[in-house]
Amino acid sequence: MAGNHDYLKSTSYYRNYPWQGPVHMFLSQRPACMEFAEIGTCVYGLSYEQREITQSLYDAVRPQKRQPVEILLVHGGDEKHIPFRKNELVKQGYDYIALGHIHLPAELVKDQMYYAGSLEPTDKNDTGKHGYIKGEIKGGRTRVQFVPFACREYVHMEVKTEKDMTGRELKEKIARSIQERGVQNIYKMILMGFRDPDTIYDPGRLDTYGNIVEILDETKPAYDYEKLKTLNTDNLLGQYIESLADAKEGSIEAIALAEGVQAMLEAKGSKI
Ligand SMILES: [Mn+2]
Repeated sequence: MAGNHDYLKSTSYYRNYPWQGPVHMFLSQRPACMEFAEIGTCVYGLSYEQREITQSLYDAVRPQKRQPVEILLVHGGDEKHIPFRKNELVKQGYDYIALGHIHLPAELVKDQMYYAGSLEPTDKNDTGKHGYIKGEIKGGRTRVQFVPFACREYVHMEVKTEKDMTGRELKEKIARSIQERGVQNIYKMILMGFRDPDTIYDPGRLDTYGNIVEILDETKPAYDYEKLKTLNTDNLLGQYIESLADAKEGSIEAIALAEGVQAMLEAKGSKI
């Protein structure tokens, strides 16, 4: 069936293509039933003939008990793409409801209703496993499982830095983490933790395997507060450090100390 992106325009190649073998095409937006007596199965579905459909077209479809197994194919689910209520659909008595539209796999009702998701991730935020749903319908009972299938996965990975970690050491740590998680995957790295205030990590030099699409540097400079305080006893910076001197690591006060000191130093335009 055609979905909202590849909907059946008048010029759609789907209309004239000689579909063959096990492939059959729903060529209308009117719900239809395809009967496969040789496998005792009916499949219900429809194709989009426009980009958006706001009517709940699946509400009007009912399994007609023509064959022992009856399956509904659904595309959409949001308000502009054939909205439905899963509890209503599942009550209608199909043996299985197969959903498409979103790219991530999702279970709506166990063994009854699933978004299979795309076989491969399609953009960098499609993290997590991708694959297909394999099901068996036997004696009126449906059992399904998700089968991971994608060659690659998009991974968002946090990497913890230490205050004395050099760029080279960070590069090695990232390379090791990628080896463990799989070099075939594609990464967004989020750098967390502390760094030397004089160190700036160069994202261009951290991509050992060429599979990092984004590096987010959220590291915080590890200031030597004692030294800063001594050098700034007569001004606001020194007083600020003094007032938060007892901040416990990880506390709001500690965050205020680090952010405040950073802001003041940047405003002064000075290095430590
Ligand atoms: Mn879609």
